[in-house]
Amino acid sequence: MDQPIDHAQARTPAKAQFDQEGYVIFREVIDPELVAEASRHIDWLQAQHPDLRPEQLGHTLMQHDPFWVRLISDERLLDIAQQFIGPRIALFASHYISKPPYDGQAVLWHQDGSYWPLEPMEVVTLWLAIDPSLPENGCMRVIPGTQTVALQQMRARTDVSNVLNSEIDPALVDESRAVDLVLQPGDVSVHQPNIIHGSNANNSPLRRAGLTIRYIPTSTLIAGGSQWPSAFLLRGAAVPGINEYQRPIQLPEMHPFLPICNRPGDSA
Ligand SMILES: O=C(O)CCC(=O)C(=O)O
Repeated sequence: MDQPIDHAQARTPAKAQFDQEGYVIFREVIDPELVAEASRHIDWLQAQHPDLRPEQLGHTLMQHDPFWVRLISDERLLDIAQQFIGPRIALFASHYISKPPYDGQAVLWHQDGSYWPLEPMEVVTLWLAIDPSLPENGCMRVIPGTQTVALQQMRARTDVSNVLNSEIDPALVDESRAVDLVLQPGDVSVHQPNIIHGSNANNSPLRRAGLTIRYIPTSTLIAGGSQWPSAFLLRGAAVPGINEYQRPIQLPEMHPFLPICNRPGDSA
């Protein structure tokens, strides 16, 4: 009889690279139509929240946003996440980081896990490119192999404009080893919570937008997060007593951010 597959343990080539280097790239994951909708979603969110910088469209906004929940629930993304964390998958957080032309903030070198109340620190990030993500517009950069560095306390840093207002001790960063994650819209990079990574400011004429999606296995506890706003059970079973999940949002027939003239049934 066939044995059930333990997806967390199955070593696909992508998992092998991830284990070795702390990151891996998947090409052409999401179709151009859905990516274009996500791009309009960013414009819509920015119009709804003019008080927020476009790098700060974070998970507290998604709870009542059916398009956002639909996007992070996409089976193509969950199939990728499953290779790294197994078949019982929940969302922990998600965040659009949209760096506007000429004025996009840097993300200083950091380790994600240092910011997160997760026990254990079993979590994977998928970063979905909405725009071309290039060295000139501030693509993400990683230092391969640093996923073996223990989580450090991040240091406050506000003398330069930056998304997290903090960074890792610069003595731990060998920037000469950094790799640019050059992505086209619809590509996805995947990274581990300990890897040292960041991105430069965007001084180019091109917007650089991406969606971070943090998936956890349902065995990971969001500590103190009994009502964590972006905890959604997405695939497989919850583990009793670990997290309370938000109720699923029904996707209405049309996404709320579409302009009236683009809605189905409306005449041009
Ligand atoms: O989008 C960026 O520039 C940085 C993203 C990042 O640090 C992350 O996804 O953990």
